[in-house]
Amino acid sequence: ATLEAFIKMSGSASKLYKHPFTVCVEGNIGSGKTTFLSHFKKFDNVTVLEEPVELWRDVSGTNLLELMYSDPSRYAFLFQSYVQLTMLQLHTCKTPSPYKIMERSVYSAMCFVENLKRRNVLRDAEVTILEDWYNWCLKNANIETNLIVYLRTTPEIVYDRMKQRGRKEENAVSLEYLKQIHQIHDDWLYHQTLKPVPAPIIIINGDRELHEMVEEFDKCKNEIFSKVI
Ligand code: DCP
Repeated sequence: ATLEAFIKMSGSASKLYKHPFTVCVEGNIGSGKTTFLSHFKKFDNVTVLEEPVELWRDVSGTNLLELMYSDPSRYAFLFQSYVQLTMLQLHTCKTPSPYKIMERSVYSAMCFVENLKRRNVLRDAEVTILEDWYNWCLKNANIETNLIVYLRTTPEIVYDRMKQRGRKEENAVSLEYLKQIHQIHDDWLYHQTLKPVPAPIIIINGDRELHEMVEEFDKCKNEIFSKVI
């Protein structure tokens, strides 16, 4: 698997956009980010970048996602370093279309790091290295975000969805863990007390049944496409 495989090249792209209008879709595990993104695949002027979970599951034949859950104190740092790199690659890639819609971001990757830090899973030195890299990239890499869509959910609901989905690596994920990740996302994007929010936000009720989400999606679609670039 390569990064290019995650980029939907719409036709033969004669022009690549260095500064596409960029939307990051955020929310807890199981909040419906992938489904939300899939609605945008039908538009020719949008490049949809799904989160590269498949890359994390096969790093030179190693499933880092699985190792991170089975032995976090040994592998969380390695996993989060790789997440940070793959997210940066998505942030900085040029797109064949004027709109880029991404699943997550380097910003929300740090929500997981924050949780690992609070739970003392990462050593102090590991936290420092991840935070230093993050701050360096914010200053020096070309990370442009124009809009954040936050799929706000209730932990109990995403827990049920996650169980139904049955991704084998997530067997060990508890409701307690989803509550922690929810709290950090909420402090960041809803209460806005955790750290600066990098772009305007649209908050969507992600608890609604997936078929009801079409309405929410339409609201966002209009908001996004009204931006002239
Ligand atoms: N993950 C992590 N640390 C990160 C990013 C993700 O531990 N910095 C883990 C959490 C999940 C898996 O990777 O086990 C994928 O998480 P996401 O919430 O990003 O993706 P989902 O597929 O769960 O999203 P959705 O169901 O909303 O489409």
